[in-house]
Amino acid sequence: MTSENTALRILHTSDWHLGKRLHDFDRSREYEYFRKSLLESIAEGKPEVMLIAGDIFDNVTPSFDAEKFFGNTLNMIRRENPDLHIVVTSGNHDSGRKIDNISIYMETCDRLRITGELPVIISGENGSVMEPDYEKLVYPVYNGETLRAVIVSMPFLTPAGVSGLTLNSGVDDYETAVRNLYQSCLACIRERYPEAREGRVPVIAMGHFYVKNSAIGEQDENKVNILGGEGQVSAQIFDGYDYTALGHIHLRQNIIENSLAIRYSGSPLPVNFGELNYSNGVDMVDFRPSSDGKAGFAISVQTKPFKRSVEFIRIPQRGGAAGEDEVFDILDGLSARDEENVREKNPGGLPFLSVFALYDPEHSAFSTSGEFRDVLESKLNNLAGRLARICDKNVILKTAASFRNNNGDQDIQDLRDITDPMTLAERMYREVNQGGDMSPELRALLSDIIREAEGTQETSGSKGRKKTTAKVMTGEITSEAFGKSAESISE
Ligand SMILES: [Mn+2]
Repeated sequence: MTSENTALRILHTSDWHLGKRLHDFDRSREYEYFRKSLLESIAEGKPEVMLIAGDIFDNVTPSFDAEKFFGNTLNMIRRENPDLHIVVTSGNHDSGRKIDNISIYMETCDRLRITGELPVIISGENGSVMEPDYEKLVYPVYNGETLRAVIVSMPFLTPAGVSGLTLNSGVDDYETAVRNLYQSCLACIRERYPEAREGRVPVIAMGHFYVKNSAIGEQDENKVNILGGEGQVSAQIFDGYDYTALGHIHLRQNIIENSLAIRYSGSPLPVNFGELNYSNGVDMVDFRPSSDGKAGFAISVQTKPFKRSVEFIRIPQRGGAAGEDEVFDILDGLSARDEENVREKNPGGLPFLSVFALYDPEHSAFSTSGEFRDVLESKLNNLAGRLARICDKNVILKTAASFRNNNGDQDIQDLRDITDPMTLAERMYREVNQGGDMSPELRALLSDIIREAEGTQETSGSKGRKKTTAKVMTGEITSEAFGKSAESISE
């Protein structure tokens, strides 16, 4: 029998991005392997609480299959672990209302809290007072009669949502508004629960933000600003909480040096090539009461890495782009691999292959980049045919000059898309608009513009020059108009 004096273990995870496709390939088998790993780590680690800190789905209108997967996953976890408390909150990729609607079906379930939109209570004359609904934001974890922890199930906070609270009247910056909300939840918890007030049970916040000082892989400040945007907050907003379970950034990390108190668990399976050399998994976080009898907890974290069910192969592996000879050598090496071995390494489906090839006209065996591309494509097709496993041919072809002029992988592009501007536009639109499709009106307008542009190019240059122009143009679209890299890590 657990008492409030024994260690508490929580499982911290986030950013499942259910329904996420990578270069338009279905990943449902990979997700099944992820669920298997998750169930195994729960069975092994026996946490008392599981926290899922946002970005459950990859977009605001998840497919029937993605929703079904989520429901089935919760049910499977619950069936095997009837005592486990589960707290789910929304992320910026989720529709808060969709997540709230799921919670309606599960309202009568014990030990389950799902929060989508910021829950509020409106009162006063003409609804002039808007307060946080603490009943729906504060989740006490009980084991029998014993309080084990108190959790703030904070959903993704839009600037409009959080600044509309009466406690934030007169506050005009997002960070202060968010801080006020977290601190008012803490005050409410301390008032209601003497165990929390006296530091005998851990008080845990959940959140889905870009928290300043977090490293997000190899990205530069510029990208941080683009990706973090207005949602940035500093770690001080969580003052007074024993632990903050964050979501949003896909690489697990601590926010404060030498402290485990504010953490990202990272995504449990890779959602893009930015997670190439990263070991995805979930975190088990243990809270032990201080041995000297004082308030507070010693925190330790054990990461449970999940084995990848498909390979992510980047050519070249070292980053940057490879010249002709190097690319061909690597492809020959891949095609010589034993088929049995490849299958063993990829039970979750086809491996993902991303090729960064450099065309240097001064030293090339080919007189045009088009010729080089054709040979490369045919080698890739052969490879796919021989292994019957390589599914993604994401080829990025650059001229030596254009590669030197930018910082590596930032404005990479998909070769297949370059020949079809509409596909590129649709893909970028989906990326920027979190999965939404273009309206028929916009599509018609764009295809008019594309047709017009192609007509202009047809008359103004030779065929060879037209290809070069198209390539540079797509590069500009990727980096400037959309400000998003295909290898972005934080989503
Ligand atoms: Mn996110």
